[in-house]
Amino acid sequence: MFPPEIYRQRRDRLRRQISSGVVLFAGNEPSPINYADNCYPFRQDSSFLYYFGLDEPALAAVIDVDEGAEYLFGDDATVDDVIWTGPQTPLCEKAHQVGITQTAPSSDLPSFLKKASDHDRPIHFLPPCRDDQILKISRLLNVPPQTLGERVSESLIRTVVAQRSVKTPEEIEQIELALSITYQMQTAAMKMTRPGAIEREIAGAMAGIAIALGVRFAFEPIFSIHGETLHNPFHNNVMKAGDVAVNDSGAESPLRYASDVTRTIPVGGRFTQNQREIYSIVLDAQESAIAAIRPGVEFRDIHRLACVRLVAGLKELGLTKGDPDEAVEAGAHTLFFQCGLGHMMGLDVHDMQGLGEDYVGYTEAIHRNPAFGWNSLRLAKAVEADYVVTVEPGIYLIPTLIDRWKAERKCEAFIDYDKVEAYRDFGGVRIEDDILVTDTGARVLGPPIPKTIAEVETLASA
Ligand SMILES: [Mn+2]
Repeated sequence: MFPPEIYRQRRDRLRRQISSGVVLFAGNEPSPINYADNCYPFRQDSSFLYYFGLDEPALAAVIDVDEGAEYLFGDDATVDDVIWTGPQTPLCEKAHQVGITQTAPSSDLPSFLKKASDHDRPIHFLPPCRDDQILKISRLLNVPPQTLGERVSESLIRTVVAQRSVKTPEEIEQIELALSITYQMQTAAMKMTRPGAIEREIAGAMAGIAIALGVRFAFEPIFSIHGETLHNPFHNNVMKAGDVAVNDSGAESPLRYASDVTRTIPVGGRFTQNQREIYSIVLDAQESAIAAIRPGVEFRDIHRLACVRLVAGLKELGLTKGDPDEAVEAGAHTLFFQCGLGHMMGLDVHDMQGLGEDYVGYTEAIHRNPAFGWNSLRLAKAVEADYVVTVEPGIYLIPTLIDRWKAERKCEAFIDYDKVEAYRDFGGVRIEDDILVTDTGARVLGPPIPKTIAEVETLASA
C-alpha cells in the first residue's frame, strides 16, 4: 500500500469537491466460481482501492462530507475464520494503515445510511459494475436494483474521474513497475514464438511470469495468429512459419495499476515482405501519434492523424487510393482499422470505464462520433499533463468485413478491392505502448520493449 497520507490526501481532495452529504464506497465481495469457498482471484473495486487502498473483500467506507469524518465498515475475523485463514489484521489496524480512525461492524452500515437519508442528506455513490455490487448497494439503500442507476451521483462520478485521470508520481512508478513485468512477459513471448508452438503455451508462460512475480494479468491476454479479431480470447492455434502473432497483454503492478502493451511477432523469426510493409505502416502511425501528443491536444485529432498515416501507408502498397485525408473523412480507413487509437489507463486497463466511458473520454462539447470506427474511440477529449493513455494503432484484415464492404462497393473511390483481396488472409498487426503526457509532450512509459522490425526479429529468431 501507499503511505496513509496518500489516501488521506486523495479523500481530502474528494471531500472538498463534494458539496454535502455522505459518500459511500462499497468494496468488492468475493466472487464464487461454483460455490462460496471456491472463488475467482479477488480484485478490489478500483475506486475503493484509489481512496482506501485495502485490497481485500467485504469492506465498505463512508466519507461524511458535512462532518469531515471517515468510517471503515467491516468485520474482524472470528476464531472459526482464523482456523481456515490464519491470523488476520484487525479492522482498526487496517483502517489505521490508510489513515482512518473510525471503524464499525458491517451490520451498522444500513442504519448509518438510513439515518443520513432520514435527514434528507444526499448519499453519493458510483455506478456499481458487478451484479453483486448492484444488489448490495440496493439493499443498503433500500432501493430496487432496477432503479439504482437513477440514484448514482453524477457529481461524484465527475469528481472521481477528474481526480483519477491525473496520475501522481507514485502512480506512475506503479505503472512502470507493471511495465517492467510486462517487458519480461513480452520478451519471453517473442523468444517462445516458433513454428509448432501452440498459442496457449506462450499465454501460459506469460501468466507464469506474472504469478511468479506476485501479480496477475491486468486483463485476459490476447495472443493469437488471428490478430485481426480485435479481442480474440482463444489460444489454441498451432503457429506455423509465415504467421504473425499479436500479443496484447499486460501485468498489474503490486498495487493493481495496469499496463497494456501489444507487440506483433513473426512466427519463424522473420517477417515476410508483406508483413514488413504492413508492420512499418503501423509503426509509423504509432510513432507519429506519440510524437503529436502534448497537453491540450484532443485525442480524437491524434486518432485522426494515426488513421491518415495508416491510409497513406496503405496507399503506397496500392490498397487505398486518393487523398488520405479525404479517405479518412469518408471512413475508408475503418476497413483496416475498426477501433479507437487508445484509452486512458490507470487502476483499470480501460481506466474508469465502469464509471461511464463518456465521462472519461468526452466532454459536454466533445461528443462521441456515431460513425463506424469512431464510435469505439474511448478517448476523444484533450489530454492533460499526467494523463496516462495507450496508443495502439493496427491494421486488421477481417475477411467478413472485406466481403461486406466489397459487396456494398463501400468507399470504392478510396479502396482497391482487388488489391485488398490479395491480403484477405493476412491477419492483423497492432503495436501498443503506454504513454505519459508530460508538460511539453509525451513519454513512453516502462523499459523499452523491442519494437522495431530488427529488434523484434532478433528476439523472435533467438
Ligand atoms: Mn489497450
